[in-house]
Amino acid sequence: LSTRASSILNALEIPTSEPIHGVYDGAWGGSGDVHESVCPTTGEVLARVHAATPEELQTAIAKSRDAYEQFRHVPAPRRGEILRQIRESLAKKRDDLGALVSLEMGKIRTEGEGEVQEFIDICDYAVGLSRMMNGRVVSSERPGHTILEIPNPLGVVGVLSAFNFPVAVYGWNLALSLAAGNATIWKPSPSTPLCSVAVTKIIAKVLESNNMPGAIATLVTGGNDVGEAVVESVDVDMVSFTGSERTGRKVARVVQSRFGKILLELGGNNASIVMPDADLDLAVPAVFFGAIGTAGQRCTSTRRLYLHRKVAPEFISRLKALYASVQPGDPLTSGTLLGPLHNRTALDIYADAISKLRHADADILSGGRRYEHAPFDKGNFVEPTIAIPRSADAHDAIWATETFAPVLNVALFDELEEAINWNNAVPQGLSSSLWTRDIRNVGKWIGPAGSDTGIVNVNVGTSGAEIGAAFGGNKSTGWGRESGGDAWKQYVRWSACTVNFSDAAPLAQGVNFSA
Ligand code: UN1
Repeated sequence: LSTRASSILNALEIPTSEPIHGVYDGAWGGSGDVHESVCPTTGEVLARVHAATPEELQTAIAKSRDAYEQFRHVPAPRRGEILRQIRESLAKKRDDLGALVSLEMGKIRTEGEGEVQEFIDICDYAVGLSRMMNGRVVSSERPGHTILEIPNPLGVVGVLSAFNFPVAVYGWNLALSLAAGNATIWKPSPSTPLCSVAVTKIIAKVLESNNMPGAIATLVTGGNDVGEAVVESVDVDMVSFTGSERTGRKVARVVQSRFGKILLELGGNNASIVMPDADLDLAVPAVFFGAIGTAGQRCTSTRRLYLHRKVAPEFISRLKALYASVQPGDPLTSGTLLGPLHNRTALDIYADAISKLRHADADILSGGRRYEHAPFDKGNFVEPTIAIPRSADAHDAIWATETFAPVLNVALFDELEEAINWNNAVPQGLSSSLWTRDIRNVGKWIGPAGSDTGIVNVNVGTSGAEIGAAFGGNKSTGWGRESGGDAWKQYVRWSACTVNFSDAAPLAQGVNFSA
């Protein structure tokens, strides 16, 4: 192991000698399949992590269930106190954990740290929430009656997360779920097991020092078989899944067929629309970050750019200049803006998108190739790409497909309505942004005939949302909402309780049923 990798792992108390256990349910274990964690920058195998065997998995699910049954009796503010301690422990390890995200996932250091910051922020949010997860009192139509809407803990929440946010997305789920009095069982991406082990170590210590069952935050690393078992289990009350539309469709069917709850965060195919009155000093860098940040591997990455014909030449020349200034580099080195793609599959996705663009005779303004010279040949580095496809038809596969790589397609428009139609014409509906100073455009954009995405921004790029608002998308993005807003309401079981304090028992709607 390189000294750099071992020093990051050491700081997070991850053993650098084998075996590394990828299962935690109050105790560490895992004697199933081995999953390699490969550094996307150097190709170095960072570790081999042992997943759960089918039996270990069933034990972990059962222990999560038991943990929930204990934990639901702990008062919510006391649960908040545990979250506060988790928050403090995460904050102490913010830089080390951020470095591990960069090492294992490949995003640059400030983005790796930013992801840990999201986890810290959502813990703060959930600490507050733990004293505010309130129900309601509803007026009854009957005298001497009161209706209460009561949120109770839900059960076990299965969290299936993706490689691109190996820490934050779990954090959003864990924080709300724990505040709500649930146990979680986390199945991370098989290619980022070390991030999940490091995070779980931090949380486990806090739970154990509070004499709480560790299985409140169970971890089961592994491949599809592990994910499928979690999704199929009737002991898992809600499944929160982040990933592709294809897998999401399968997960949703299975969970629906057993009448479980489902929360989906699937593909994004996010557009920025630039009006002639836009402030390009703001818009150009924002599109640059949206398209290239995390090497185009955020669900919220900017993939489509719709430019008003009047600003297009200037916008494109300024954006091309920024692209030309970008050098790929080690994501851990400060100043690097472009790290590698996460894995070989991502390289194939990129290559496929470029070949489709060439095939369709698109104008490739920038990029389009892999970096194949040393030292980049060892990692998954690609040139960020800007293309103008011949057709602007949003139904065309080039526009309608989410390509998880830094490929930005551009089209020109004359009227805002046309651009809004294109924005809405794709299957996905996660994030979108409009650049304008004209309040009339803003009104159209955020109104009934405006953008149909879950995140609708004005003079703010498509990616980089704060945790305070609900995060999620519509249509094939799956309609799920995580993090802020009212997202917590999904992590509880609601009951409407009508209580009769009177000496009579009248029926609702004045129904008379006396014998
Ligand atoms: C994701 O890409 O799955 O808004 C999550 C953002 C981040 C979260 C992205 N706060 O880009």
